[in-house]
Amino acid sequence: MPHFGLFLKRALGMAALGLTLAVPGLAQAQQAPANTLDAVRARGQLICGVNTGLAGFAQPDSQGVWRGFDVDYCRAISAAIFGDPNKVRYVPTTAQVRFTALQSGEVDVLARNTTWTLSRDTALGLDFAATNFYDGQGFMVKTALGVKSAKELEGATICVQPGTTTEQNLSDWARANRIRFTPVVIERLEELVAAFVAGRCDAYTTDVSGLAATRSAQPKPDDYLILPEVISKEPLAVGVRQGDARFADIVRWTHYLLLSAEEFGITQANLDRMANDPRPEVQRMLGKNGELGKMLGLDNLWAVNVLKAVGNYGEVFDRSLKPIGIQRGPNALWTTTGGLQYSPPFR
Ligand SMILES: N[C@@H](CCC(=O)N[C@@H](CS)C(=O)NCC(=O)O)C(=O)O
Repeated sequence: MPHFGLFLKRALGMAALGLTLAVPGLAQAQQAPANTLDAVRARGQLICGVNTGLAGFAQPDSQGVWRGFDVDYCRAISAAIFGDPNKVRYVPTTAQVRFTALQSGEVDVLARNTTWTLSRDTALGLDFAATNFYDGQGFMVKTALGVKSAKELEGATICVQPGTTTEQNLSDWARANRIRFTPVVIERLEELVAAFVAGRCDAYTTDVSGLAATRSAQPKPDDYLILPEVISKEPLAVGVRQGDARFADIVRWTHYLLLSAEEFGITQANLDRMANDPRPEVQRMLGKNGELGKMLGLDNLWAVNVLKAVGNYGEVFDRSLKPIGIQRGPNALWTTTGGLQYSPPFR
């Protein structure tokens, strides 16, 4: 894979400059397994790449237990494979090291607000199993700044994380709108947010969900305003290594299971009762009829295990993202106006 070699060289070059987090194991030229499912089973654990701490998406609670929307995807995949959502090791990754972590085999899967783009899908040797959150890039300012629109950001300093689509979209947007700005580029999210809060930049730009998460984590969220402009499409998708279709299928259909369960009204609470639901698709989904689970290389009751662990997509969303004020919007089911979340049939 010549492209990946180049990428790796670049990433390692940046590491030498002290710009990336260490990727343990990479120095020993860790070999990514060709068959992730077998490797995960043999290890007895799924290694999930998450972000370094983003409210609502992935963050350890006061007991050190990882929680959030992305974390629930790790838990769901673990439940699909092991019948147990807790067989997961969480590896925090910055935006800049996440792809190397996946490619090198340091993590099995990336559930980490990662935008699905053509170059990541090809040159970086990744596959995106499913878009679990449709997002777009926005800007946040301090309310006291008095700015109401991104168009007023001429001459502003803007905080941005490197290794992100955010950085690229920002320069595209500024060029297209003839806005001059000074970027303040900081890799660690914590430091970046601290810089913004301390007034080192006028605006902070990232995915709107990330802005909402950061805003909600401030002592006085009302001191911060998310501007109305959304300047890009950010389909946040669960990433796996290219060339491992079996594992990609498991991740993809775990997401579809969460969607289909919501569509069919199956919840964590009514799951036992739903096992007797007469609708044929529900019977196939829950393993009462047919062998869909086995076709994925899993226990035929994988779906029951997943839904018991995390509930349906709406429940996953409401548990973590509703409390920080994120609306369903395009992440509503396709059966709702404007909803983009759509599962192929369980057949
Ligand atoms: N979706 C964009 C941005 C993803 C991203 O890394 N966003 C930041 C800001 S919300 C983040 O999650 N940082 C968490 C971290 O660095 O741990 C991408 O894939 O490039």
